[in-house]
Amino acid sequence: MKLLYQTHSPYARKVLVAAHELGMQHRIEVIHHETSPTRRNDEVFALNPLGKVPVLIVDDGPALFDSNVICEYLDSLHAGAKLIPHEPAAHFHALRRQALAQGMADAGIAARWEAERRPVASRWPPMLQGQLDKIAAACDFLEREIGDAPSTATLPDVGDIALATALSWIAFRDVYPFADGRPRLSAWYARFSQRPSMRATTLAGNTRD
Ligand SMILES: N[C@@H](CCC(=O)N[C@@H](CS)C(=O)NCC(=O)O)C(=O)O
Repeated sequence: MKLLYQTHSPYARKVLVAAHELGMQHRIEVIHHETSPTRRNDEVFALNPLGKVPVLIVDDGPALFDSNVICEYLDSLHAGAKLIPHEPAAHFHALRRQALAQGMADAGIAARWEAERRPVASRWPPMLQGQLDKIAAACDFLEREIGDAPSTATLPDVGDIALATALSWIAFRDVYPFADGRPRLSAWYARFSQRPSMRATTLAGNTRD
């Protein structure tokens, strides 16, 4: 399988962390691509009409996007413990946390457009604040409900992976100080970040718009 990847994408990293956690990283060739809505990447568009990474090129079917779909696909390839558990309570806990984490990453990227990426004359401070408010509210919500991060001997679920990779990107881009005043969330993140899957996939690089 081939993974169209970007070293500074929270969503692409989420897929690669999932692959590491499942022990599938050696079955995936990582191919680096730069993507931005302002710089068309024809090779990515040829596989994903949204022009976004991650995209997974599989051996026996159409290319898959986005990160949620790719994680579910990887999870279908093995018979062991699942990233998306079957048991209903655990299943919806994982998917709900994934939805929250995806929304945090989406809001972070939208905030970064307003803070850095748009030409200065086109930036709109109320939009920046609105996106930061979403991240803050999500972090407060997590501070209330989060427990201990799973031990390295336990497979994390897809929600945990999505959350850790979203938070790592928010920290990497200095979008929002999520750890300040949130001891439970910051302890969770610090522990999760020690996993070999996270250490093997650190974020790097800059977006070119
Ligand atoms: N919901 C998608 C989001 C993917 C996404 O936004 N990827 C970014 C990289 S961080 C991208 O390729 N952006 C290019 C663009 O917006 O045109 C997923 O979970 O995979």
